[in-house]
Amino acid sequence: MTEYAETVSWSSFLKSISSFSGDLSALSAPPFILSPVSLSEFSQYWGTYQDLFLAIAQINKQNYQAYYPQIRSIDTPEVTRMLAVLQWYLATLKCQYTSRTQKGGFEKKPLNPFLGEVFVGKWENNETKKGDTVFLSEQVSHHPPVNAFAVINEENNIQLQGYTQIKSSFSKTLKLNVKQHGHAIIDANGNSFLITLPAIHLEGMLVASPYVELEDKSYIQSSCGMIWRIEYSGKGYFSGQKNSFKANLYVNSTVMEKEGKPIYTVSGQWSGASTILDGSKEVLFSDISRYQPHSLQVKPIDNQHDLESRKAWDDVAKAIELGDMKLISQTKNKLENHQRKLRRKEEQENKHWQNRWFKRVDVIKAKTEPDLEGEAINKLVALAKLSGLSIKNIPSGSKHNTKEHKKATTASHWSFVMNNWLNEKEIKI
Ligand code: HCR
Repeated sequence: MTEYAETVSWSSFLKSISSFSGDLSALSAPPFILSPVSLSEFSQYWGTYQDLFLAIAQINKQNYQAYYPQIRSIDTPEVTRMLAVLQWYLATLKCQYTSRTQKGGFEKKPLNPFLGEVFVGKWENNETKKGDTVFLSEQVSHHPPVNAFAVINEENNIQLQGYTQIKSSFSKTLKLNVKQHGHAIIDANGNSFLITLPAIHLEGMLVASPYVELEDKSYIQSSCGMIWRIEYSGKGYFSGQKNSFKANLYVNSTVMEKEGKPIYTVSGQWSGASTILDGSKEVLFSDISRYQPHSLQVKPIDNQHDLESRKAWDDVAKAIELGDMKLISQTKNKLENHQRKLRRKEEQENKHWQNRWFKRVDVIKAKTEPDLEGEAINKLVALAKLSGLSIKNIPSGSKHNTKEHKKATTASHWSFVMNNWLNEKEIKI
């Protein structure tokens, strides 16, 4: 591992970045930019707005008209559900990308999860008809780093699962560009949705105060055929505001590709308020400040298993909070050496690390070997087909007709195995 210098200043750090290429986890940074939180915790934000998440499963023929009374033209539960998915998704963006930069904070370098690291918890929903929601996050690969996650609410028959792998590079102007590979899939009472993960970049590096801005586009494809195309921009493109977006809902991807008429257009700030065009009238669609975020309940460290993130990183996190570089180095070395020993032992014994709750499915092989197929993989293939999105291992949201798709040869994806969770003996929520 890279030793942390005790006196890395921000300017010398920026200099080291300008010639840096490769895995971000190997980059040594000054203590004030190190976060005591592991990246395996970040996927919890998919579930932070429980009410918005559960609404996706609760909308039906009988109640859909009660959801968006301000939008007069809504005429089906399917359209209402698409609006609910977008509203929930915008709220997750706020958590995923701004929760660390609120109240004057800035984005820091998170701890790099080790293979098999898990982070689990639950959202307790005490009201009737809600039930508790389980959250599972597992580091399924270390090189390259891949985090897989699942959010499960049995009472409402809704499950979200997915995985993310980041690929990053610095530009000449020291902007950190990050492309995400992976996706999230929601399965809610027979309706499914494929959600692609947006590309991001880090601004504010020169003033030592990094924050995330989303870029380009992402998609939400529904099994009913409708698709959202969401376009992101920072200050001064669609509007003068940071975290801006414009989302168009299309009846299907063919209409979208032809730039046909959208059913709805929503625009505004994903971290704040947005409006929707209802005929010729613009009305409020969503204002995140009006929704209650729900904290994930995580067991105290003393009750955690050794593979659980907060227990495993406890000494390192304490050293980071003290800002003690020597101690950070020592504690991090201890953890990483232990991991290296485990991998060597596995190699000597000709064994492989067994992933816990997720399995990797090769979609190309799965076509010829049906027993390899997972339910989620079938959904991924079907939803990607509806949307014209690639299922190959290229950045999330890439289309079929791109050079990257044509060049890529692999299509392996991580899929949640519910039975493995149901039979779990060691890790408790
Ligand atoms: C880019 C980032 C690590 C990856 C983080 C991801 C993409 C992880 C998956 C989550 O679902 C969403 C998410 C949100 C974070 O905003 C994003 C992080 C922001 C910063 C961090 C870099 C590795 C930090 C680099 C630090 C500098 C000083 C070099």
